[in-house]
Amino acid sequence: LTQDELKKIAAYKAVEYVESGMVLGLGTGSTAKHAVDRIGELLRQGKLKNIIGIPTSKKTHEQAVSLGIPLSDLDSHPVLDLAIDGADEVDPHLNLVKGRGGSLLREKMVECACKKFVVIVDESKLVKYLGGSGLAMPVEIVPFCWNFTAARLQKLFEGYGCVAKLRTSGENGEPFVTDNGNYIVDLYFKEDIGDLNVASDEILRLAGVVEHGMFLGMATTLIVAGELGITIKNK
Ligand code: DER
Repeated sequence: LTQDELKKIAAYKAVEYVESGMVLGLGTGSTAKHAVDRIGELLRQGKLKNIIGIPTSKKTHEQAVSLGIPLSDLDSHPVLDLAIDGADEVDPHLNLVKGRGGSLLREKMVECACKKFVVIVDESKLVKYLGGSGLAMPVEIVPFCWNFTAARLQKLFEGYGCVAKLRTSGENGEPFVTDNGNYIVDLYFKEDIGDLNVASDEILRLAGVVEHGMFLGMATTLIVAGELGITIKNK
């Protein structure tokens, strides 16, 4: 099975948790895309009714509009029944790294407002500890004096061999700009950063930081699709 086929399997399994009448957080990324497609299909077939979607990015908003999924926002629906979204990394405690697609702020706002948050991944996303994949730990920051903020983030974790890089987009190396008009600094660690809650607090305390991509203690269910089948883990 390809990685995308595994993502689709996990996504379709998660949509089995969706009931008519629900207000749903619609995730962002290549795995969540399959879940949103499936929700649109079930609505079209009349197997799901009266669904309201709260998108976690402009990209998901556009996908949902194209599928005819009725949409709203957190102002109108401050409490959601269920969110389905992917992750970049999942540790054994269901802590996540998200945001490599750049949507972490709206994802975290929506997913914090949900009674249930189902995370869908292929098995390649499982890690022993967050940051362990050696890939980016995203932090959304304001554009004002971004270099100052990036340097402070790097210094915060210098003991873990941290390197902070401004995320760029396109070939001309322009800064990547999020849906919210902010920048993203990607942190790369060489070692386990230890207590994630301490790390989270220290990052958020820096004026200039908007939000980070660690989703701690938020997921209620994890659906992993692997070569040997699907495993489901509840918090
Ligand atoms: O960027 C994001 O937050 C995405 O949800 C990411 O965590 C998972 O993206 P993927 O499903 O394309 O791997």
